Amino acid sequence: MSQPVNWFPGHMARTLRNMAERLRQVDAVIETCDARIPVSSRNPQLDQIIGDKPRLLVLSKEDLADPAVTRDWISHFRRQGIMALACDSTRKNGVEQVRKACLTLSAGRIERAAEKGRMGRPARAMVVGIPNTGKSTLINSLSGRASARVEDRPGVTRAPQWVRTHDGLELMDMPGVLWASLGDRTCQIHLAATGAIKDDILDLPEIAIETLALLVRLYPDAVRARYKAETLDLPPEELLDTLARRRGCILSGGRVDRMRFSTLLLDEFRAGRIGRISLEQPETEE
Ligand SMILES: Nc1nc2c(ncn2[C@@H]2O[C@H](COP(=O)(O)OP(=O)(O)OP(=O)(O)O)[C@@H](O)[C@H]2O)c(=O)[nH]1
Ligand SMILES: [Mg+2]
Repeated sequence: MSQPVNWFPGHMARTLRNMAERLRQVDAVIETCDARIPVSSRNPQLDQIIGDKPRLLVLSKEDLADPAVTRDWISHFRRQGIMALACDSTRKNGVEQVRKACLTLSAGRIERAAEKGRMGRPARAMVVGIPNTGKSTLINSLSGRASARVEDRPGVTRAPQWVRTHDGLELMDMPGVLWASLGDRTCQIHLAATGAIKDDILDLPEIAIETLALLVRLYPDAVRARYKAETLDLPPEELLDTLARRRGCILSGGRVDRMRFSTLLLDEFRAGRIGRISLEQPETEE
């Protein structure tokens, strides 16, 4: 992927301004990141905006990530003094802990409000993060209703929306926000592979080739098993074409249908069909 130029959509810039303005209204911030890429999926601009507002970092989609690596990440963040939890909002695993953490983080401001005579007001949290990291799904899971729109593509939530839960939480769903430069090449590939960047701003076969190279390096057995690969010891492009042929992704005339297999590979990775895979591990980041 060449560096995307002028791709940064207007609603993201608007959301950043909105976040800063609305932060006063909330007691705490829930930041979602993708458990498979907890470094690349954190927008570096958020630190400045959130400042010292109490924050919970949620490693979402933990069902798709390698459980041992996720445990390492949680310890890593806690060592840094960051309150972090992993959760799978689609199956409600870890969601109750998120609720409790949110109440704990909000307690100070709620007590101060009570001292001023505002008794029993709900805890308010703003849910922020990059696109497609499950903010709206987490909110629906906490509220027990499909209040916020959810889809398997980035950029679904377009405007801030308050959602109330029946047990004393008010959550503000925010649109996902990326940052204009999208980090280095590795970061871009990680974002693309997990579906945080729209597929139409990328060269899909390039992303698939680089994702495959990552998978082969980190989880060779899973790739071998899923794609019945005899050998993985080929240059990445050649390996992609070989696996594509094995899957029958062939055009008339016998050429490999690289686009079809690239889409298939990325879909399968994103759906967890290759296995529970973490592309980033704390040791390699430190
Ligand atoms: N496997 C799995 N899928 C999840 C989880 N949370 C969300 N998803 C899926 O991820 C996709 C995106 O979820 P959303 O809740 O729309 O993500 P979002 O962060 O609100 O996205 P934007 O509004 O675009 O910023 C949907 O297909 C969800 O079903 C999870 O914990 N595990
Ligand atoms: Mg959303």
